Amino acid sequence: MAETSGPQRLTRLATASPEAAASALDNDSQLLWDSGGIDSTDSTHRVYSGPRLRSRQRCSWRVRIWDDYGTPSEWSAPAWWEMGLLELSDWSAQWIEPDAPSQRVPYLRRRFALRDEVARARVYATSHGLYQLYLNGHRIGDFELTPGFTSYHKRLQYQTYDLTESLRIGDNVIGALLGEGWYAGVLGLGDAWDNKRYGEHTSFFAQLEVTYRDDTTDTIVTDEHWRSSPSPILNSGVYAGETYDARLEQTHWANLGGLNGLWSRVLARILPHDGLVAQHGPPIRKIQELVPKCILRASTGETIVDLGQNMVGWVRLCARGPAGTTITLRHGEILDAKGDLYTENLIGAGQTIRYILRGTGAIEVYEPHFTFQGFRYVSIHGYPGEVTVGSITGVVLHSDMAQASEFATSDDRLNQLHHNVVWSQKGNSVDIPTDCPQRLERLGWTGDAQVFAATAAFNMDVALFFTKWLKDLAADQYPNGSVPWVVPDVVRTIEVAPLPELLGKEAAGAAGWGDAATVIPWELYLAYGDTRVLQEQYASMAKWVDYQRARAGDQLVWSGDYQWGDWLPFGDVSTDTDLIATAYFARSVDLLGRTAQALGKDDDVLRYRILFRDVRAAFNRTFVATDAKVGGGTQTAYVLALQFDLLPPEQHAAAAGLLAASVRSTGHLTTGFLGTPGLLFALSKFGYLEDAYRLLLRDNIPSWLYPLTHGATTIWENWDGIRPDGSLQDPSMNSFNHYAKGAVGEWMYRVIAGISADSTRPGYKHSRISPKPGGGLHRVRASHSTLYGELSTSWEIAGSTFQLVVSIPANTTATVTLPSATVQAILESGEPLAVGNGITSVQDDGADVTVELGSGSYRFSYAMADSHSEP
Ligand code: RAM
Repeated sequence: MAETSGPQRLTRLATASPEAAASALDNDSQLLWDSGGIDSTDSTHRVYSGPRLRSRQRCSWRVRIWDDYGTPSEWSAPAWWEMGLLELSDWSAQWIEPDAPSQRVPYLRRRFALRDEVARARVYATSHGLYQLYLNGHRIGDFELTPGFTSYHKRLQYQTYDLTESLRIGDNVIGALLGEGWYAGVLGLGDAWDNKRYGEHTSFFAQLEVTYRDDTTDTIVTDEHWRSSPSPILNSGVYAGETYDARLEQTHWANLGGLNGLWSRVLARILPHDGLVAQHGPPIRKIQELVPKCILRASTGETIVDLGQNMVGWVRLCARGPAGTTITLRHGEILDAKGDLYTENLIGAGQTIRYILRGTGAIEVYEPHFTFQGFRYVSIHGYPGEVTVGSITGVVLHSDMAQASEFATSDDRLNQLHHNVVWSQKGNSVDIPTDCPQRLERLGWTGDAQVFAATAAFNMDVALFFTKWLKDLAADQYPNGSVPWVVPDVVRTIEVAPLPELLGKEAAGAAGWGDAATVIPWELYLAYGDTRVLQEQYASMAKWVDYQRARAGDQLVWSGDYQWGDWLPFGDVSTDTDLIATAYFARSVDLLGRTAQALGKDDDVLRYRILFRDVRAAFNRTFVATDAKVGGGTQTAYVLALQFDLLPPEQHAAAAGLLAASVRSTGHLTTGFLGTPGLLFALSKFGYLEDAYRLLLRDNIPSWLYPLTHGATTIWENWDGIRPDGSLQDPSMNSFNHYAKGAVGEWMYRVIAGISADSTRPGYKHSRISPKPGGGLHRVRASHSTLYGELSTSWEIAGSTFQLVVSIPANTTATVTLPSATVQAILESGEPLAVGNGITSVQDDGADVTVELGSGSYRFSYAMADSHSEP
């Protein structure tokens, strides 16, 4: 049953090669740092605090724990990390670009000789644009779309590759392909889209450092010794797709051997290096592959491959045919009424791949390099011979984050909804959190990320992904504290905001969007318990609140500015944007106050508590009537007021009642981006659990399940992306892969499966387990990988018997709330429920029973009392 664990005690660090690590760690004289035994149950986020580490230093470490009985564990297997280049003076590389301008993506190469056997070799590389690295004819590493997408002028990530095993004595060739990417290609939003947003030219930057067995070194850097030649990639753009003429391939371009192309000099420039940062986020990788589900014929005669899943990445094409044959692949998310590929909603993003065959008689295999597509269907034109299932493979790309949860219920539709939420997260996590992955947009919309962050942190390990993006958010934040609509700020919110007359001089921050600055650090803290993200973002969080405070003026009511508001609600329901802005102002102040508390900034705690109280009062004064009607009485107005705890307690029941009345009278939700995440919480928390389930399980328009009736495999931007009569929403904004409304995932984990973090002991050091059965579900199972291990719940209802199995990770505790229970009726693992065996307290509040317990597995079963009495 209950098994608990005790203090973590000892961490040892040593510099050593991996092989030597274990013995070095045993040798006290080689130790960098020994934490000594630490008498604490905090076994996560122990920060290294030994001597300052140097560039390139490789550190091995291991850890052991002592349990409650003082018994030590074995040492963990040694693990390691390596330091990047910490000093500006570490860099001697120059930026290189092809001398002769060509429309084509360049090959870049440098031949060099090594004089001895290599003991250690690293290459540090980055680019303006996107690069792929090659050595002696082979691609290096498995990262895609490097160096990723950051606010390039302020922060440019470099990647580190270990080449120790790949180099040889004597001659070697290092090479790179260099595409436009986000840096120099077409990028932006509607009228504000831009070419060459970050710079006119692509360029490449790399430093190969070789240490020989005798400890001498050589450094090969990008400089004037490199050569360039046009590659077979005739063009490649993030949105546009790629054209590749395989006849132009040069076999030995990145290898020894004869060169047949025209190779010219490169321009080498010395630029400041101060924005260079080591790769921070998880790298983009090829994560999985999809085999076509079926092959269809369009009314136009074109062949269309259906991959069965709206996905993001690219296809691998296999073909054999005569030299010069052009195969054209167009990518789209849906088929139109005639069964043809629908591309209008791409609003000009080409998403087209053209491959021109080499024609040597062998099967040719091709994957694009510097683009990605959002698609389920691929229309194929010009394919020599018959298209078969083997002709096309879907290659799914995204930032490589571990899947962190499982969720399954007795209702397959909910399982599909969960699947769709996860797939929209995959598709919108190509290095930055995007709104959509397919049309001429694909931007880091702050509001979308803000509403989805909690769900995202259940689905996947998003710690690094969001930490990296928050650094760009802070970097692009304006001096007045406002946060751009999109991060990186490629639309230059303040300068080119499309509606200057509405925007006013400085009103670039939109409520619910800019609040990404406060909400996302907080969600990360809840999920992982790491205070460092709060420390690092604190200034940015406070600046955003200062901005809100300034816009709200003495009345503390943020009014009049341009806002996106409750974006894309259902029908013509619209919620007062001043109300929304003031509610979010309060929310951010509240979170900032809690953050100050977590960081021990006592003065700020007081300051922000007072401000929260005052903004709340202003909100009530301005927007809440004595009968608890909030604003114009839209669902979103009630949701924000209840979710952000803005109403006096005595009005909770009345406001929730009015919300439930709206849901019942319309029969459906009306919420947009900002109201949707909290809608079911506001209902279930205040006594309307069955109303919440009805909304969730409804599959008429509008609802979360309605898109399933049209075969959706991802979340739609619009509730009515495809209408019941088959007509489509306005193509200028009709993404079928948009995670914002998938924010309902949080409710599914927290209320259906019942798994919540606890902000007073975050990171699941303590969990709150409180499943709320309903909606006719009779079986639910979910698990979540926390930093302490797997946390899981699984419940079943048979007749009136409810059974809940929970598993709580070692070194953590939980409060489990058993719904509609009485203590006498409950068995735990077949025995009457009582304190002992890991259970530290049992309380009956007359409706539910609350149990405090330690780690381990528990099985509760009982006959449910008649409950679910809806007000
Ligand atoms: C569109 C998208 C995006 C949203 C903005 C305001 O570009 O719907 O998701 O955040 O508008």
